[in-house]
Amino acid sequence: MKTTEILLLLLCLNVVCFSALPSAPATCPADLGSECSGSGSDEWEGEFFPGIPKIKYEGPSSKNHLAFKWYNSEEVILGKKMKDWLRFSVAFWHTFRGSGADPFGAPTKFWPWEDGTNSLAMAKRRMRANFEFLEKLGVEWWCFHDKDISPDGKTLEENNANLDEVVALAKELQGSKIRLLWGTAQLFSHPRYMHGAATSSEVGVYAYAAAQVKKAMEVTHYLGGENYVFWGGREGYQTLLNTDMERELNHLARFLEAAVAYKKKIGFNGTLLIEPKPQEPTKHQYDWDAATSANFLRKYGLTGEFKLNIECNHATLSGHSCHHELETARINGLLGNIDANTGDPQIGWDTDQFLTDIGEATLVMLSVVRNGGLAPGGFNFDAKLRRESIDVEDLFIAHISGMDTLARGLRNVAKLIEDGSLSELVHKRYESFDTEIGALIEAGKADFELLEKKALEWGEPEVASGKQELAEMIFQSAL
Ligand code: XLS
Ligand code: NI
Ligand code: NI
Repeated sequence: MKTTEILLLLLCLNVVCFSALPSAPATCPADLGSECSGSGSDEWEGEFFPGIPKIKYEGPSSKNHLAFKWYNSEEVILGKKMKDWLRFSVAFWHTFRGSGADPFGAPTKFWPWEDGTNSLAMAKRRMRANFEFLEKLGVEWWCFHDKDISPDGKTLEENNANLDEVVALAKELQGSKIRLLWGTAQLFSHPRYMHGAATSSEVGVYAYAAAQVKKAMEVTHYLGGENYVFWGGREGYQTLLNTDMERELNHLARFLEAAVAYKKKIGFNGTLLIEPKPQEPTKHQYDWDAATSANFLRKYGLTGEFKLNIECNHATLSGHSCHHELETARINGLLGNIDANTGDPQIGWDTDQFLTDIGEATLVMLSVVRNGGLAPGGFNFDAKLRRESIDVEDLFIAHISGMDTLARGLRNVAKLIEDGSLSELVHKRYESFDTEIGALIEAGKADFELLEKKALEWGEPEVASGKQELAEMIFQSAL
């Protein structure tokens, strides 16, 4: 394998894939600095998406693939506008830096506005394309990683100066209509982060990561971001033989405490989020799933300062369903944001596909409605086109389909609530606790002596049917 191919493979193991084949005519990878620099102009003649109209709601009978069938932003469902329940956001990294490369293949997407460089001028042109895309799609939020919006320079100072320049343009383009859902620092693809960032065994890397996060928090704040996300990428290890897990977790907790202190210092009121993800591609991790992450936060006294960003594909990878992860986060008071995507149960990696399963979307929306919504979080489309989808309009089709799927999920939840039979079934299941003794148990006032007395008095208990198939039948009828 040529060095470049090995590099491509390594970068792609993370499957946020920053492709790096020299022959690729366009879509230059993020985070490769001078290896992929170039000069050019940020100017672009005319529209980036000519021929794509402003996407409108046309209703379920529409056959227009560039229209919404279920998402009607201003329509009120369950007391809130659809756009306020859903708070959709476009992920810059997938939509504008996704190249279609995977561990076995080269980039496939060569967007017309790309000039094959990772220059500052190209970063600005791409940013203009992002805002035209948001405007035409009718999405009011966006999310970014520092490294995918601006190229690295030769030093930390140069990186920061580049980021400042691109962010100034983004601020101008946001205007009063578009807002930032969250920002994050990409602390995984550069070789310096091979042992992790805040969990690296190298103090120099720990400090560098802190400087990078500090800057990313500053620009997130400057752009009016509502949240800031921490996502490991390389936090974890394959073996416990050569590592000191306890020491690393302590380093990480101290890092997060420093982030909380800095957030307060700069007056950033956004929510700090941790995004659970197993197989990063390591296996011993503090953030394997929602429950593991919640336990980490609790042990280090961070639960008041952090919430979770639940990603459906990561749920699949941890052996759970998205609904399970959302409910675990919700009942722990930690549901902050959703990375709206889905995995493939057979493929087994972070394929980050757009969610199109109506049943799954309905379960997702059930948790969101129970949570009273997600604000200040939202639904970030941490999702990309398949490798084989290479037309510019595919970017629109994918987002429209993902938005319609979740909108349909919301409509289904409204139907289930209106119908009432599912909640009645659940209520009935616990009816035996709606009694004097049940109330004592739930209030923590029933000791073992009392319970033994009751057991002797009642004899062998009667056990009712679980009615699982009935629950599934009622659920299906709402889809
Ligand atoms: C990758 C992660 C990443 C985060 C943001 O798997 O989902 O994209 O959402 O860093
Ligand atoms: Ni994500
Ligand atoms: Ni992911």
